[in-house]
Amino acid sequence: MKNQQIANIFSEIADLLELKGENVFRIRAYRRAAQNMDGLSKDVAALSQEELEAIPGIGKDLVAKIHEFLETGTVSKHEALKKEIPGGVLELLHIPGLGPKKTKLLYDKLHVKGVDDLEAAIRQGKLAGLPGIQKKTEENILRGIELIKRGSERKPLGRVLPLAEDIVRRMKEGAPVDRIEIAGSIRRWKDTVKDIDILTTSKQPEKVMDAFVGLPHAGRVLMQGPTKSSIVTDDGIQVDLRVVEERSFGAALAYFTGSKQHNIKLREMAVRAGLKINEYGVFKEPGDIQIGGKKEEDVYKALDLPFIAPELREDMGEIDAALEGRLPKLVTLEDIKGDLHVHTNWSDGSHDLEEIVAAARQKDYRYIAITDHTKGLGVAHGLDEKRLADEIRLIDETNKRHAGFKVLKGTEIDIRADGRLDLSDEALSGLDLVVASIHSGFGQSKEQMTKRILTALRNTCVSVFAHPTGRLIGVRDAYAVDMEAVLREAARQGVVMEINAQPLRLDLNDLHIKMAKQFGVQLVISTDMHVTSQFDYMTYGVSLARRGWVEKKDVLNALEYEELIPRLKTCRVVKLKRAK
Ligand code: DGT
Ligand code: CA
Ligand code: ZN
Repeated sequence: MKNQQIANIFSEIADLLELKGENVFRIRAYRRAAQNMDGLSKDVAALSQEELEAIPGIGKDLVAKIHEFLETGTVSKHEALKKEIPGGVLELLHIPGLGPKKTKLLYDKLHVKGVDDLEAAIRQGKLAGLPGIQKKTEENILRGIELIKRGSERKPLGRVLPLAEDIVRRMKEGAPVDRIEIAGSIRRWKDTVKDIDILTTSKQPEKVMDAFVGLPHAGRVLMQGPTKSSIVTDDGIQVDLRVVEERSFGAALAYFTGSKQHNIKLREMAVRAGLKINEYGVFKEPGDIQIGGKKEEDVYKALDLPFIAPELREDMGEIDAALEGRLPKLVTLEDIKGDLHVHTNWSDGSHDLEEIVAAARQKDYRYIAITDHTKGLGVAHGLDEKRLADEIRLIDETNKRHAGFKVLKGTEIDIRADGRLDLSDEALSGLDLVVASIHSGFGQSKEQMTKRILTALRNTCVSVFAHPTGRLIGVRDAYAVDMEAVLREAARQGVVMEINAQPLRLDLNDLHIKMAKQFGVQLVISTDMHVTSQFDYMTYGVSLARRGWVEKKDVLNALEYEELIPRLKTCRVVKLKRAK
C-alpha cells in the first residue's frame, strides 16, 4: 500500500517547512495529514475522490498531491523543498535534543549537512559560542547521535511486527506453506527486535524458498538453502525463514521463540529427567526415541510443566512459578472493556468525538475517556479552561445519545517543570479522570524530575500518570527518574500507572510493570490514540502487560464502568449517581 509512503512524504514536507521556519499552522496541517494517511485502514489507491476528501485533515490541495504521487511516484512540492535543503540536514531533525531551530542555525552558520558533519563540528569545538548552545547542549546532541546509531541495530517492535505479519500473509497467499508462525523476540513481544524469525512446514520446501526470496521485501538475499533462507529488507531488517518437519514444528517453535536463557533451563531440566529437548523434538534416552515435538505443548508436558506463554519466557522466574503452580493468569485482549487515553480533534487527534465513539463501540468497548491535551502544549492545540468546559458539555450531550456506552470526561494535563498542573483544580473538578503526564523539560536532573512527578501525584485531582518514563524507542531515552519512589508514591496516593500501548512508547516497560505490581499499584492499559485505527494498539499494551505478569484483576480498564469509577482518584465536586 502506498499509504505509508504518502504519509512519509507529508511528514517530510512538514519537517522541511519547519526547517525553513514557515507558518506553524501549515506545518501542523501536513503533520496531521501524515498521521491520518498512516492511520488509514484502506488502500489509498482504491479510494474515490469523495472518500479521499472525507479523510479528516485532507483537503482538495492534499488530495491533488495524493493523486500526483499515485500517478507519478513523487510530489513536486516535496521535490522542490528537497532541492532547497540537503537530505542529511533532514536526518539531523531526528536527533534528540536538536530541534528545527538549532538544525537551521547549524546549517546556516557551520554548513553542517549531516550527522557525521555535526559530530565532527562538535568534536572540533565549532559549536561553542553559537547562540543557544551550551556545553550541556553539545553533550545532549552527542548522546542523541549515539542513541540514533544504537537504535539502528535493534528495531522497535512496532516497526518490525507489521512487516513480519505482512510477510506471513504473503507467504500464506503465494506459497505452499502448511503451518507458518513468527518466532523469536517478536513472539515474546519484546519491545525491540534484532531480526525476524519465521517457521513453516511444507510438502514443497523449494517452492516456499523461491517464493520467500522473491518477496518484494527482499532487498538483498543473504542465502537460499533447502531448509533455511535469509533476506534483508531495504530498511536493513534481516528475515530468516526455516522449513521444518511437521513432527518437529512444535519443538522448533519452542526453540526459536526462546529466549535462549529460558531454553537452556528447559534443556537442563530435560537432561535431569532422562530426556533430550532440541529444535527437532522431545527424545527419550536411551535410544533417542521421539516422544513429542509436533506441538509446542509437548515440550512443556514432557517436563510436567503447564504451558508457559511466550511473553513470560525470559528466565525471570517463570519456570519456578510453573513448577510451583503459581503462573499468573495473564490478562487478555478480550478482558479489555475500554480505553482511558484518547485524543480528539479538539487537540491533536484526527477525529471528532462521534467518530471515535463509533470506532470504540465497533470494538465492543463499554467506555472510553476523552483526554485531550491542555494549553501548555501549544503545538498540540491544547485546551484552556474555557475550551475544556465546552468539551465537557459536548461529552455530556454525546452520552445522552449512547445507551450502554459511557464517555468519561477527562484531560491529559501537562505537568509543568515544577510539578504543578497546567490547569486549576477548579477546572479539573468537573472531570471523571485526570491523566497527568510530562511533555517538556526532559533534561532535568533525576532529583528534580522525581520531585516534579511526586508533586503531581500528590495533587488530589490526578487519577492516572501516563507514559511514566517519556521514552520513545530509538528516538529518545527515558528521562532520569527514581521509578521506585514514583511507584511507591502512586501506591500511597491511589494514582493509577499507565501502560502506554503506542508501539514507540511501551511505557511502563516490563520490569517497571512487575515492580508496580509488587508495590500494589493499580494499572491501566491505554492506547493514547490520535487516529481511530490506533485503537488496535491495545494488543501491544496487553502483550506488554503480560510480559509484566499482569492479570485481569490488576487492570482497571478490564472492569465494568460501575466498578471502574470508584477506583479512580479524582477531585470531582459533583458525585456521580451510581448507575443502577
Ligand atoms: P533478537 O535479538 O531480538 O533477535 O532476540 P531472539 O530471542 O529472537 O534471538 P535470536 O534471533 O538470536 O534467536 C531466536 C531464538 O533461537 C532465541 O530466542 C533462542 C534460539 N536460539 C538461538 N541461538 C541459540 C543458542 O545458541 N542456544 C539456544 N538454546 N537457543 C538459541
Ligand atoms: Ca530474532
Ligand atoms: Zn496522550
